[in-house]
Amino acid sequence: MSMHVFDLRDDGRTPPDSGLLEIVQRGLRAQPKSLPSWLFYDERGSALFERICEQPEYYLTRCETALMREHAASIADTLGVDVRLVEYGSGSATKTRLLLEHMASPVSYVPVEISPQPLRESVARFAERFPGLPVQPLGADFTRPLRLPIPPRAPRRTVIYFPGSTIGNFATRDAVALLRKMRGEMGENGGILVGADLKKDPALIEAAYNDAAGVTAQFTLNLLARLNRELGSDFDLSAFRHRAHYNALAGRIETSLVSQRAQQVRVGRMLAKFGEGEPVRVEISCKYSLEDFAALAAKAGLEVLRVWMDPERMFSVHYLVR
Ligand code: AVJ
Repeated sequence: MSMHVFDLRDDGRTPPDSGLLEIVQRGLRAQPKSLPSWLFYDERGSALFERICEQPEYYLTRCETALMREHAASIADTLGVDVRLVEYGSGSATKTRLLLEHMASPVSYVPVEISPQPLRESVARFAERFPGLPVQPLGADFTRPLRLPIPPRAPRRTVIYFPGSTIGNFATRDAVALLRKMRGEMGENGGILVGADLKKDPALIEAAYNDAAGVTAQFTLNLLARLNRELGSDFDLSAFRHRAHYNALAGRIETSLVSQRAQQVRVGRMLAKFGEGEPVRVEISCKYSLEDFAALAAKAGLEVLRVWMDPERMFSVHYLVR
């Protein structure tokens, strides 16, 4: 099982295993400094992310939803009948709802989510919308090995749904490890339905992470507000700036908090020193061509059975099988 164990220090989204303080101190001691992107999603961060999705520049959610509206029937048809649908992250109700509406006799819906509140909300939403559908919530960190609940009847297959281009937050090695873990969980006959943002004009990509209203900047800076609140650190939010740059060679957005001056910040017993202009990496968002994604899947022992795209070919949804 050791290949399934994650040790994500830089760009990972693995929630605390050791304490928050240790994770943050380790990230600030590293060279270059980095903090894991799952730290964004406290209550305010989750609300800010919802607002990002409404910004005109942030095409990802809009395009993925358009894709699902256009292709949900075809996707559901590809997944087949008597499917157990496991969703990583309790995601937006919209996309999953579009999918479930077209699925023939789903066996159960299993939302996997580490935060109790969003998990409760998704259970309530789906129970109301699909009264006949067994919902089996799993409060867990999806980057760790999961013990899926026993289904109410035998499914034909288990499909793991991982929408939103969240896979883009993982560097290649970690993305491969996560896909391999999913491959094990879906079983012999299962599949993975995964959303991935596509490579395109870098100006469009960069704009999506630098919206004019500044919501993404607030989202990024909120991470420091969270640390101040939860760790009693003394980050001066006006002394750091959001920076999101598209690294074309790596094919990814790299988001940092950049120290605006030389400064020292107290984090527990640690005194973290920042140089003027020094970045703290807080997120990567990888972009793929169809070939890139097929190669990634292949590294995890998976094959792309089908791909769907929105009409503008901005976003892709891949169905992966063994
Ligand atoms: C939710 C991980 C897909 O990387 O595009 C949005 C998060 N960060 N704006 C992304 C995010 C900045 C988002 N994902």
